Amino acid sequence: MRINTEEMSKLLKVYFIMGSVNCLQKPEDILRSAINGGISLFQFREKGAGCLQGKEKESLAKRLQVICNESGIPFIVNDDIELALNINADGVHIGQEDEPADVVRRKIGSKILGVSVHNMIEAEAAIRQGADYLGIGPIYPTSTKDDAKEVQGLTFLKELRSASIQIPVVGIGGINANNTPPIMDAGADGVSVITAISRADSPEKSARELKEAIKRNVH
Ligand code: IFP
Ligand code: MG
Repeated sequence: MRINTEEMSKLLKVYFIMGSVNCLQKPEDILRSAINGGISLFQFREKGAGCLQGKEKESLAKRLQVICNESGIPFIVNDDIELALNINADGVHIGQEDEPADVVRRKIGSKILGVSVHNMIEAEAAIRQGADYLGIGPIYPTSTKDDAKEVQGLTFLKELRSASIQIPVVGIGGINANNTPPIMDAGADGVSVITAISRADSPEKSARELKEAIKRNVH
């Protein structure tokens, strides 16, 4: 059975994304801390200069998946559908450069499917093709993605909600506990972060602060 809107919305509250490249400490330790701090969903995004490949990538994915499973946090894989299927992940996140959402939906069955979108055309296509949630960004300037698009996420998010599109949505890009209110006010179900948690002195404290900030802003 596909996940329902209400359950998906809850999972998106504090959505932590991480790969080995984003880590100053051991990835397993960061993930455990983030879970202790209260993240609601995790995405394994092994990307960028020096990222792991092949067996090493799969091995790290499995170790992080075990940690998620122990805590009941669903484990999402970025881009790599084959890896997601091989390890039986809970879902995948794809961008516009990846295979079309309907093709991915057929491959993954009822697993969670997230799609990054930047305009109404892409959003409507993703929904029609079976997305469970949309990722919208960058909300604020970010240094994580070297190919990040112009900062237009908040404007687009408002446009989407003005058009009465109700699919669960998460904001991404340059987000921390202090700048979440405008994102939630614009109609997001939650926020997604990499750096704010992975490079924090205390990933646990950072995750907890994000959770508290979102709690104050749920409508
Ligand atoms: N958005 C998201 C998410 N994940 C990504 N990997 C991305 C954009 C490029 F937060 F999941 F929606
Ligand atoms: Mg991608």
